[in-house]
Amino acid sequence: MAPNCSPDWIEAASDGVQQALFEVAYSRRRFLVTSAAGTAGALVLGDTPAGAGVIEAQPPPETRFIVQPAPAQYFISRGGGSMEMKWGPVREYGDTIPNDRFYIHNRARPPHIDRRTWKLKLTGDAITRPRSFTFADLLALPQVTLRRTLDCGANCAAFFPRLPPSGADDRWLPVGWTQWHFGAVGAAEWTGVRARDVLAAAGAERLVDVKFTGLDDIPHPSGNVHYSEVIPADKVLKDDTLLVHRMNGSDLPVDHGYPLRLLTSGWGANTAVKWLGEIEASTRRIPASGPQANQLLIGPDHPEPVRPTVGRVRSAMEIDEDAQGIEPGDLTLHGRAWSGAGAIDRVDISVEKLVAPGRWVSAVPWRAAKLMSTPEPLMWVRFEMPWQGVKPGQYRVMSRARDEAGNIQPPPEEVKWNQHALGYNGHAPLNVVVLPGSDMP
Ligand SMILES: Nc1nc2c(c(=O)[nH]1)N[C@H]1C(S)=C(S)[C@@H](COP(=O)(O)O)O[C@H]1N2
Ligand SMILES: [Mo]
Repeated sequence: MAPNCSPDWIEAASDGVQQALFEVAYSRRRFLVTSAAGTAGALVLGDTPAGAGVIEAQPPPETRFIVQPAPAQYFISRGGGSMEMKWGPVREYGDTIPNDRFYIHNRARPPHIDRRTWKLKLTGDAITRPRSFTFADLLALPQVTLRRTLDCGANCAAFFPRLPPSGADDRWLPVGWTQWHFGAVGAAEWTGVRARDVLAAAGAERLVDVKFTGLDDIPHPSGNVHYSEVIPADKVLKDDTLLVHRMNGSDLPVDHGYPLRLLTSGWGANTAVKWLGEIEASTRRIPASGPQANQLLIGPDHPEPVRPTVGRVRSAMEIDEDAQGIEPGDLTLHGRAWSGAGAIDRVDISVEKLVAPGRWVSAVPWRAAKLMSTPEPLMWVRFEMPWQGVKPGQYRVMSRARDEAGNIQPPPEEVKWNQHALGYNGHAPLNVVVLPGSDMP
């Protein structure tokens, strides 16, 4: 058992546990299916809330917590509610990721919400005029549109070693939950209202902490819970902390938080609470609960648990990890880089070639890539670099971004290991196979 962490709680979708719980719920329902079919001969298939007394069909495990289709061409499933975006197709997208291609991280099946009757409740001792907001009330406030990257704090979790590099004992296992590679990230144009305008309209005063609660029901042994995140007042009151209802010009899709979600510009996406139902504004500190209680950096390099907030500088290549191989010749490498601390100001790329089992030698030493636009704060930037005269072989490509605050992606061995595998941003190698051209068998 690790100190300071009772994985009673489930951060990054401990899908094993959640799926097991869900299985129980569903096997009970399947039992109902059987008995209902046996007695009345009636089988009702429907997409109704659990417990509504109507029998549901069991969805396939991949889609249990996800409503939209997630074709294998564009997504890799990392467990029940974790759908990673494939990087290969990103090459074809604009600066933003289309809504139906955006990665998804759900801990429960999204709730069914009717926007006409839905309300956002404002509660807590900092609220002097307690009230609820209808969707129309929110539309009456000033609307703000921003381009922002949304990056899961646990993105790249799979690149952490299972044990701390210091070689401690196995009490430090397991490392994180969802084994994301590079694709728990996206960028969109978000439209909504400022959180501070909503709080002001409810007469918030002497704010210290604000708790944002979603309407999803997360299975848990001691009773289902809602997802929630506590955000300190100074972050909540910022210009670019929004309650968003549009994504790339359309209503928020169900899987992305319909009808309203939080956007905490630059912070890890775990704080971007979806399906908002309640905002509790307090004049005191609110303790973390639910999944948030485990969103901490814990490990030998962290004597005290630290809450990661600002997203780390990261980058990825627009290449599928399972690509079948590319043709030799003059190539161009493409990618995107982002940071929660500001705009990107430089990206370098290095390529290594496999010359003997386990032996990589430099093929292209670290070299600056070209940034394809003027980097905007908190929005990713596209980059490219020519790679000429490429011969068949096995290569690995690495990118290393730096942001305007001077943060730079470290070599893998310098990333501080932590038990929940949060914040990995070492330059992770991406394998690329270059196949012989015409003499291919
Ligand atoms: N209510 C609720 N909000 C949530 C989550 C959740 O499970 N429930 N997951 C969080 C996490 S960990 C991430 S990475 C982002 C994912 O947002 P997306 O699915 O729109 O990409 O939503 C966050 N907001
Ligand atoms: Mo996440």
